[in-house]
Amino acid sequence: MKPLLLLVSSFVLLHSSLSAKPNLLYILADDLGYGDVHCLNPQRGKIATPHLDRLAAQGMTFTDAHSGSAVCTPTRYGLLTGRYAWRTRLQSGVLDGGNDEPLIAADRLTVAGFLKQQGYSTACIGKWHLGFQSDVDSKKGKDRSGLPVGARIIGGPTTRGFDRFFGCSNARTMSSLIEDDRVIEHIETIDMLPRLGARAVSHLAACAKSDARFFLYLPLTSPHTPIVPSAAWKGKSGLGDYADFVMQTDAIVGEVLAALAENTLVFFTSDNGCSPAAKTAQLEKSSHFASAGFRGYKADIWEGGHRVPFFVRWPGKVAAGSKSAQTICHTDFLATCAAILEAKLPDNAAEDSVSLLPALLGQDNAPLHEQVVHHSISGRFAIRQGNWKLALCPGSGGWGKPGDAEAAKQGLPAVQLYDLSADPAETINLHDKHPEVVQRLTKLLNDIIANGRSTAGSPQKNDVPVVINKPNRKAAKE
Ligand SMILES: [Ca+2]
Repeated sequence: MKPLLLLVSSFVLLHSSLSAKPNLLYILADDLGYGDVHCLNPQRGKIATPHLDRLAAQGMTFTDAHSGSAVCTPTRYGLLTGRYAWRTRLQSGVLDGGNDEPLIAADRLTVAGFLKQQGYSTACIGKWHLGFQSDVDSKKGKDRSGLPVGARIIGGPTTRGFDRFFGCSNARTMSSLIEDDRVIEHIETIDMLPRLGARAVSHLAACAKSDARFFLYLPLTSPHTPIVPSAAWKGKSGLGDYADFVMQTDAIVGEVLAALAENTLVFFTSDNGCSPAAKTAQLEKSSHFASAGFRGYKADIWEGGHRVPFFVRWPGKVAAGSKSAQTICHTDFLATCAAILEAKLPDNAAEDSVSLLPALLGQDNAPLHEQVVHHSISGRFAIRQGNWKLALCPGSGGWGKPGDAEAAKQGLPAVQLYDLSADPAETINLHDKHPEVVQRLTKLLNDIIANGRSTAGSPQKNDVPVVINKPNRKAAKE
């Protein structure tokens, strides 16, 4: 072949593979329960979520999807790195949000960094909550009122693979609005969600004018506390502020989806279950069950802590109205992106990430995961394999009743084994009927902790020693 022809044909090849790359939008709600999305909970859900229902109808619903943790920070770590956060220094709880050492190591590959290598423009709009420091006095940084305007943040999203950042750290410091690495404004918390939505829409409009593929990570601040629906949404649900805020969140998702370019692969999920701060007991009295039929809420090791809504829309690739019962985890995002782009990830990245692509294309005929690990706010573990779920604590591992200390006092067994196919509400502890399953799953968990990874590849190191059996303490507040 003549050099010119070779050049032309490789250009065509390159161009065709580039044009097949989808844009990527990943929307992460904060504390939205599985049962808060109407199409997932038609009998016991009383909140109208028309935009999420439509998104589900246009794509695939994963009915057994899990956040890597039952609380914010560790879930976000797992989502962006493809590695369970319990392999890091954060063995329980969340970061404070004011002035913390970043949880993601500077040299760790994030999904944003990976996509940037692949030629994507990358942006994070929303709540970071993975730690950053600032150039102001650390005492001031811990102030609940947030950081002063003009403060520079250090080790934030723009140092972890994102070209652009617009948003905040977490609920405590939500009044400090940050753009890239500067605090630009102090705002009322009620304005944060609308500001994020508007920025996402204008960002997508700018992306549409550019030739580059884009990745937008959109971790919304709602319906987490402060539960502050805008005036236009207040009273809409008839069920109180939380349900109004869920409706507003749904509407913002609708606005963002309406602004999207074609050939965009959309993910929507939540970072953990609905919080008791939503006044879940009161909602239950109004016949709304935010965890659907699952046990517990945010912070717990039970399903209500981490079983989350999970929708994927990809026109022309993912069948509309399809469902998958695969047990999956948020950590799967990085390996999924690599599979879509036909790129290989290094051995020291995405250690707990499994590609969802076979399920998305309807080509899966076996479980994608050998196992999935769950983690509660108190750092209690559960491991899931097929129908079996083994939790290594006597109680909720979180805020649900009974907590671990209380459960131990009541003489409840130190471990809980449930058959989720027969007992999705986790009511019958089968640990004494199936000691062989308890033994097998305990060994499996020990092995994947010791290996530093739960996927194929060379063993890696955890950042700190990981203690599986923790004392039965009362769970901390967030
Ligand atoms: Ca959360």
